[in-house]
Amino acid sequence: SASRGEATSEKLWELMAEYIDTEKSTIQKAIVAHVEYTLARTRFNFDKNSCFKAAALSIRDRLIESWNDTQQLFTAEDKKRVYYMSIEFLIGRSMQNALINLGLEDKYREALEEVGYKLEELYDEEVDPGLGNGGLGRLASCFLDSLATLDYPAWGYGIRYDYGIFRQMIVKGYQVEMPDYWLAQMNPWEIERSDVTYDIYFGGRVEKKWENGIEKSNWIPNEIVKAIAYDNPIPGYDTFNTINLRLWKSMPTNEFDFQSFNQGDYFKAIETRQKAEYITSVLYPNDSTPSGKELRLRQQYFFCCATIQDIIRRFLKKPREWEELPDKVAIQLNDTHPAISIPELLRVLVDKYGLEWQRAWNICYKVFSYTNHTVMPEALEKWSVELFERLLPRHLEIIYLINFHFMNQVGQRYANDPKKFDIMGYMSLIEESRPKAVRMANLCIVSSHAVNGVAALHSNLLKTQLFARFHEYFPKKFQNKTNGVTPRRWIKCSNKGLSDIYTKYLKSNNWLSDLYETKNLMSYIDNEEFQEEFRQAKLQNKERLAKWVEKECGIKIPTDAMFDIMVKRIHEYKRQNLFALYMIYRYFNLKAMTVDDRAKQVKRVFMVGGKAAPGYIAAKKIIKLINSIGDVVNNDPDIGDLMKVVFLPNYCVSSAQIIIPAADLTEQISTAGTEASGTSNMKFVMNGAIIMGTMDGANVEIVEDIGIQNAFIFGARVHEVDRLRVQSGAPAGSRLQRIFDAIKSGTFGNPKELSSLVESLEQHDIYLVKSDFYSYIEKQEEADAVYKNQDRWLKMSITGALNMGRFSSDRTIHEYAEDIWDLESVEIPKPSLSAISR
Ligand code: Z2T
Repeated sequence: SASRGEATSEKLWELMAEYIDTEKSTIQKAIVAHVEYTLARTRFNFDKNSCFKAAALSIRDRLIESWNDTQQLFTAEDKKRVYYMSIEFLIGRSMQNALINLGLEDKYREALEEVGYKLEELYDEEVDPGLGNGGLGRLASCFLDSLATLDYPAWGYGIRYDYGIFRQMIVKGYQVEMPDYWLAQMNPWEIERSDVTYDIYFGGRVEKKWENGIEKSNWIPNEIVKAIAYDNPIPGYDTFNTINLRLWKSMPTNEFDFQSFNQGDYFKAIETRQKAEYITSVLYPNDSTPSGKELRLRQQYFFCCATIQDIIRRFLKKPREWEELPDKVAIQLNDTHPAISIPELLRVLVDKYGLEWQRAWNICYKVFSYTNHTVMPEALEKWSVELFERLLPRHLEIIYLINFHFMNQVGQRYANDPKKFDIMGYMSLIEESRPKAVRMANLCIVSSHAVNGVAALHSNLLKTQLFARFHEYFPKKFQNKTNGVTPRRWIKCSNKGLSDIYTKYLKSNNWLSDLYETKNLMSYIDNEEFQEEFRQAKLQNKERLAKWVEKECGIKIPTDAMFDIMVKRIHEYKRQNLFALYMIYRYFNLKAMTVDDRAKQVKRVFMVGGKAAPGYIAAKKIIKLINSIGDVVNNDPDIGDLMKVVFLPNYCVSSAQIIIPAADLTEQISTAGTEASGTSNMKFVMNGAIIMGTMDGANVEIVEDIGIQNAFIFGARVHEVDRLRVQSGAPAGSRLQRIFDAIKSGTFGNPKELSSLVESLEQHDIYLVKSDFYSYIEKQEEADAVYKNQDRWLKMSITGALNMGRFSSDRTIHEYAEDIWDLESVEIPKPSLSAISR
């Protein structure tokens, strides 16, 4: 605007001085205008879906206002920004979250009712963007919500996949994967930035030349693609701060067309273009086992290269010293997926801007920090040196250079150690295997100033086991940042009943930005009115889920039964199979009882939801087993409503918001030491479910805060696991053996398919299913006993919910900002001319 002169600038200010007001009629006019002008539909075919889109666009208009002001303020204040880089953002639906954060949910409800639509119906029109696998991607989205809410100058960076995580269908008990083309309908939230594009190079070779006695490297790539930015506004709660999630889409460039054209190969030119578009086509559906595929490495570099260029461009908007970079930029690497940003930044600094190696390294080191999300060794990313060299020859050289310096230092430090070469081999960024491989975690640890795990137990395992040598070498680098979840989505959006109770008894909404406040309601724990309201809220959530289950699965479930729920990715270490074995155990017990005895039992509905990676055979068999158990149990006239087994298809963020608030009991039963944190455990307890679980991940800290007497904790502790694993070939014990034999003989599903599940447990049982089984069924009996005493159950449930303050992602983000990023928040002033009142 400066270039247009003062007068124009003033006119623009005048025109844009006021925020859109929050009058009902303003909202209605905006919606109708979007129907007519943006969607080009008339008021006469104002159907539900058009209404959703128009309402969404009208909300986006508001977000753009605060988004623009926020970005302008960040630039003006020139404070340090944090860039959260993640190859996954499991955003879920946006409409309700945006309305709640803007404080406009009731206003929109009223406005829409008059034009013939229920707000809740419109929510269901929205697609659920699934640009992530599970915990890691959802964590990234919770973090953005908290970053915005706490007024931190932050950006999220990721990939705009055309296909998100597959849609799971259950056909005859088997998982069938369907492509999730979530962009088939317009995405009303994103803003395409056709002006924000970068060239991304691949392949080719590195040229060396000498300049003033220094060797210079020049990467001559042989492939170019374009990255184009799509911006997604992320509003904070109760603030005008609206931050940006920038997702990159790949596109072809024109440069190579001329080459191919000159060679007269038209179809070759088209093929090259399609290959470029293909990079951001599909999210890899493996959570935690890397696929090692070339396309995945392309995705990673594509996204890192575009992001680093964008960050550097923003940094260079003012004239700067490079040494200022760590004062203006913090980059958080969400696992090793964005690790190529490290050699990429070094390459830019050294090759493009001519910095000397040591200078570039010192800068880089202060900028990056790395979060680890798993201790499972098979989940650590490695890339074959051969592939790396073919795709990113200069980056491989840089990695070798980092390693050369690092190995020198390690060699000196352990000069007199007889194990010196073992230690070096262990810490090297290069695994001297066949084929040789680049160890991405080692690259991150060596090049970052901070490394963190995601729960206390996990962070300790990183220090003492997985990265013990690194911890010895860099003792101060290792930290813990226990995960959290956003109470805006996971309480306010998903549990109206409970939210109303909190607001009523606390006489304000403040608990939504300070979850510790709910603890003050412990004084009502014996108040009957309070208890009754809590009980009613849970019952209504159970009724909502029962309806959903009937619609999605065709199974009627009794709402006076205990809802016992396990939803998460299907994995052997998470032990959905242990849960399944318990279902069978319970079924056999019920069958063996007299009719009178049966009538005295606690009714239970067992629910399991989650996706298996398409190539993970054992996980798929577990899904089949659970469905087969359901077929038998649900159709047994002896059992009736006493027990139901339901597999909840296509578990995703939007179904989680219905499922989690309805749970009485939640299964958090991973083998101790395997689940880094878990985040559904937090969501469940916040919503009044009681944990049936092991001392693993964040369960440990949850029971620390809510009291171990308010959870059902069983099984081996982490210090016992190694010893028990050695003995895991031991026999199962008669009660468990009977269950094994039933599966092997075909009582539940085809034994040809399912007995391998049992046989592997009989042979090695690396996840201690056998060894934890009896302690598990004991705790399950205890849960029944407590459930029979509804008063006691309710108090446990309430106590859990009220003591979850620490597990708000606001707390987590605050800790990252203080301990790792050195980040200050930016106060967003209310626009002075605004008629808005929030
Ligand atoms: C993932 O969701 C998690 C770890 C991974 O390791 C990969 C993926 Cl996609 C590479 C999960 C952990 O399993 C879970 O315990 C944790 O709560 C979550 O990340 C967020 O930290």
